[in-house]
Amino acid sequence: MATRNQALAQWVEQVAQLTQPQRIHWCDGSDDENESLVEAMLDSGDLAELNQEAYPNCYLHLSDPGDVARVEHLTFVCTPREEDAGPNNNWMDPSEGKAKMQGLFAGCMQGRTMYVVPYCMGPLESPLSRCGVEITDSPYVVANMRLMTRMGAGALDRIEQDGMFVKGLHSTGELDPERRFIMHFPDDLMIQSYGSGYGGNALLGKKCHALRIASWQARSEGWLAEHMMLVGVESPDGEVHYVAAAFPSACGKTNLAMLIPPESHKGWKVWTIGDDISWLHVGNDGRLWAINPEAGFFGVAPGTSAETNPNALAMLHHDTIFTNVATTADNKPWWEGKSDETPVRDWQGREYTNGGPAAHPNSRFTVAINQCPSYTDKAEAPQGVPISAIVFGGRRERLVPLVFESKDWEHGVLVGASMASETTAAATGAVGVVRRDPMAMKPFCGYNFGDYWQHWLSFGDKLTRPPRVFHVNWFRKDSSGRFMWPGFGENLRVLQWMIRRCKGEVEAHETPIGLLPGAGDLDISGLDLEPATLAALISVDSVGWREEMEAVGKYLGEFGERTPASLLDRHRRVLAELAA
Ligand code: SAT
Ligand code: MN
Repeated sequence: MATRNQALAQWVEQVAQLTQPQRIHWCDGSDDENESLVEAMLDSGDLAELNQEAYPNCYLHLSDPGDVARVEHLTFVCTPREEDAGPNNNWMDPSEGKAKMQGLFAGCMQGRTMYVVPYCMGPLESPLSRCGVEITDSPYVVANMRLMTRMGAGALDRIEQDGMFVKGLHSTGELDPERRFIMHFPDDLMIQSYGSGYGGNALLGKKCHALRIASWQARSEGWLAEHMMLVGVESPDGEVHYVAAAFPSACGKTNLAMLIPPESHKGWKVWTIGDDISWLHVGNDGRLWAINPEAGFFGVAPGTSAETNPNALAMLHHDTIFTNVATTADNKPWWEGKSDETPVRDWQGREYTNGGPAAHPNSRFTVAINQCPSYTDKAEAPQGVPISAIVFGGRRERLVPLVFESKDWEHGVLVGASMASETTAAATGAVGVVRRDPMAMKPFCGYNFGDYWQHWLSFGDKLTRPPRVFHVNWFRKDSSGRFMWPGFGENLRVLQWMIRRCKGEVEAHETPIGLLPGAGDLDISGLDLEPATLAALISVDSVGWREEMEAVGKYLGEFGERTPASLLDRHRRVLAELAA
């Protein structure tokens, strides 16, 4: 027995009996352990070496071509009652789900090593952190979990102290999409994933634990587990305001988290705490405090360049795992938008012949957060950081203004619940279709959205100093299909307006959908932006918004009795104001 925790020892024993591995390895997270895992993966072909002079300790992993994104249609939440999972989740009866998974896992690790991976989501010393153990037969998963979480001996110590952990069982299986399931059993704090080796399907600490299971735990314990990046924005006077922002997968959270201010904004600085997930708690001071439960990034590679995200590019030159990118003649990683070098091999390892993308559109880098030049050790603060602003956003070609502010907490919850975005390559399925994605949690909320909105509303009373809630859209296009807002580093100008709002330094004008800046309120110095374009970006099309809010009303109605009455009231009020 490799642990003093009885429940853990017994579970590992049970899983070994079911899956019948050749050997069991308890991961300690050490460098030695990682080195021997990497060596074994180089031998087996799970990893390939990249140019070690230019990219020391960087490796390439190529997935099975049929296993390159999250599979939402194969992801289930297994609560005893279907209504508790809600229309936002696929549901299966827990006993049926367990029986199905039992069948898949039986004997699946024969001849393989079973890794026991203890991990901690959040700083080891933080009372807000939660631990888990992932059992997996994939050394690639282990190497990623080591970068993405506090993995190994420290986490096991904490599990032995707390006595509590989330159980995650994963096997790569045969990579047969017909035998692939990602199942969540919230009542048992348990996740079971079979048949995929990719990202959020297999790295169970991320979406499965830190969002689906954690959101469910957070509801009963009075906190929030959210799909939000987390940054500190420092203004020239040295004051730092912390901002948490929710966008769907592959909509630029990582770029925003590592933003470098434009030339015109000397003295501003963005500090990176997280790029994907925030856990939020009410502090004794009545403010909302946040930690990033993760310790690394699993970022989208395509589009990452010296122009769009120089910080990301700088951190990817050592100790990084690249998944499904292309390579150049001198064996450097390459993806669309990276540089003018040419790829010679595509994401399937084939000779590249200029047909279609060389890197997969959902190709990724995995890297430890402290390699980011804008990293701040506030990411290790046990109590987290106090939040001044929450930002919701989506990818919308039309209608939705560059920025607006909600009128109060309740209205902010409606703004979050009303979110929609065009789909991206982060999940399998059609790309570019507008879908409702409340709080960017559609694929990740572990329970009924109606109950989730009620939980969000309940913070209105608990927060005596609530953050302001904003909505942004960097993705507006004009009639000829060109982006109207330059985005990337220039987004600081929008953050600047938010912070000035937080400090009470700037007015906003009220509209039915929220509070908007006037043309003179955004600092656009040094920016080549036509006045008419700016005016269009910050105007409200009442007719279009009535249609939008009618669609929102229909969507809220899908949750029936679970939709909070106060949210429906608030929605009716906005609609009435738009009609007036
Ligand atoms: O594959 S992941 O879920 O880890 C990435 C994402 O969808 O954001
Ligand atoms: Mn994400």
